Amino acid sequence: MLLGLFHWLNERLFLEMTDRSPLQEAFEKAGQGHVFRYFDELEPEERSRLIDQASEVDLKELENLVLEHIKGQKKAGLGTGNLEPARYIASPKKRGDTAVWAEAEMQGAEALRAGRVAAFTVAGGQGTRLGFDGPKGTFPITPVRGKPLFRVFAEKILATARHYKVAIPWFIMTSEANHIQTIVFFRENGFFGLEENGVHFFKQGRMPAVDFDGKILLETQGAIAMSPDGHGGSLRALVRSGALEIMRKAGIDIISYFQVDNPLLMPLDPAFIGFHLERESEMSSKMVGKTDPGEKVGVFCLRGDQLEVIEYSDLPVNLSQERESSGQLRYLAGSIAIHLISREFAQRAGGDDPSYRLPFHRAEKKVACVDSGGATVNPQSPNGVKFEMFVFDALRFAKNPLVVETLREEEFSPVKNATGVDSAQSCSDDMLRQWVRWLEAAGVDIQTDETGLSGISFEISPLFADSEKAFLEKWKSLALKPPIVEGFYLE
Ligand code: UD2
Repeated sequence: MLLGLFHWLNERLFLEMTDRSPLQEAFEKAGQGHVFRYFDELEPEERSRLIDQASEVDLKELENLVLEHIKGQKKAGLGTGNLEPARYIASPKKRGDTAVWAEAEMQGAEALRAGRVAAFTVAGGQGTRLGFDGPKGTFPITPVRGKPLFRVFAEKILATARHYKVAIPWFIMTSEANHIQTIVFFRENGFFGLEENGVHFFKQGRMPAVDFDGKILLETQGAIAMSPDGHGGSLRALVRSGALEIMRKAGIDIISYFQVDNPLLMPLDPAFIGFHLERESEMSSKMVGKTDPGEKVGVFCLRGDQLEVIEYSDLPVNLSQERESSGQLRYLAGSIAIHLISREFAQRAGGDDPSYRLPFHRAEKKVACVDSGGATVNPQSPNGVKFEMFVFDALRFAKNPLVVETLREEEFSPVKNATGVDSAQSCSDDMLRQWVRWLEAAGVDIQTDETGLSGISFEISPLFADSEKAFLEKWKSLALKPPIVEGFYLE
């Protein structure tokens, strides 16, 4: 037995040594040989983990990124010259044409009924700002039941599937750090009533962090500091994981993309889908009017004929502050990271064709790393650069990209921060405000403050209704008259 173990270990070590050499050579040639500085002192499992990580690194890609972003200080965007505000289809609740919206809704409903649409959530982010230890989707958010974000989306998807009497698969992109925990969470919760084989998890790619000289940072002596490659990595991951192939076989040609942090949204909006189809768009996006010039959302802009999102940190202050004569912000169309992506377009934009490659953006971060003595330290100020792709950069490759307006109070209340703006509290309050509006539309009188927030907490499950229209229909048909008291829950 012991002899067997000895042989196995020897064989493994031999394999690792022979595996390591070409890899190590490649790293040395690329000026990144220090990654293996402690290799000989590592335990066998640490060695194989380092080898696995190192094999994930595309050294050529990294070299180019270092040349562009570290040595050349190049930004990923195309600059901010020649920009104009983007055009968009106005909401029927603003100045949009209700007949046009009704037509779009019918067309989208038909596509949903035909099973052409899949839901897709990007949930690979690290959620550092929220300070929550666990996948963000597991964060409890609703005011009474404390349902986690994932449950809210699951129930909305289930409600739509029941409404259209169709299976709606849900694809969830995780990252190395939260993949297992996410799957375990779904298992423990019985997939929130969804068919287990209709929920597909896949991991996004990773990128190494580098220091300000472009050298790969080691997180420990035996591990590279790797981090998710940004939500733009979702396109590559959709292709590489086989998710697009599953969709193709299931007859799905529209991917409804949304972020894990915004439970107010409609994951599958028929009118939005209808516009996307009608205009033969390859990538469509929702926008809300920005509240103030400094709001932290990207802005839809036109550069010539090309639609782009300029991230808030890149939009020059003078442009962000420009106003129309009416006083409205000129660069108004804030991106809320809701998109419809045609499956064929995702295949192209996430494939190997270099003409569709998304740019990487650099972000300076505090990266825990080993110091010259080999001990891991947590820096007090940014010491490295992480590289991320942004999904909205794919707009520049898409045919007929489209922007559709939605209302903030109906679809945008992200959970980003532990307190204050865009926090769990503000999001839960916005859910309550929405349900207050639905009840008021049904003729129920509810005491609220001047912001429309009720003094009591109650909750309406998406399984009862997932929109005002659905709510009114059901409320009236059931002739409900329950007392709306603290803790009231309707499902
Ligand atoms: C994003 C947008 C911003 C606006 C805002 C709306 C960017 C750069 N900015 O800001 O313009 O639309 O959202 O709320 O996108 N994620 C991954 N993998 C990653 C990184 C992120 O899955 O590697 C997911 C993450 O789990 C979350 C979403 O992408 O669902 C947003 O990520 P974020 O919190 O980094 O985006 P934020 O708030 O800077």
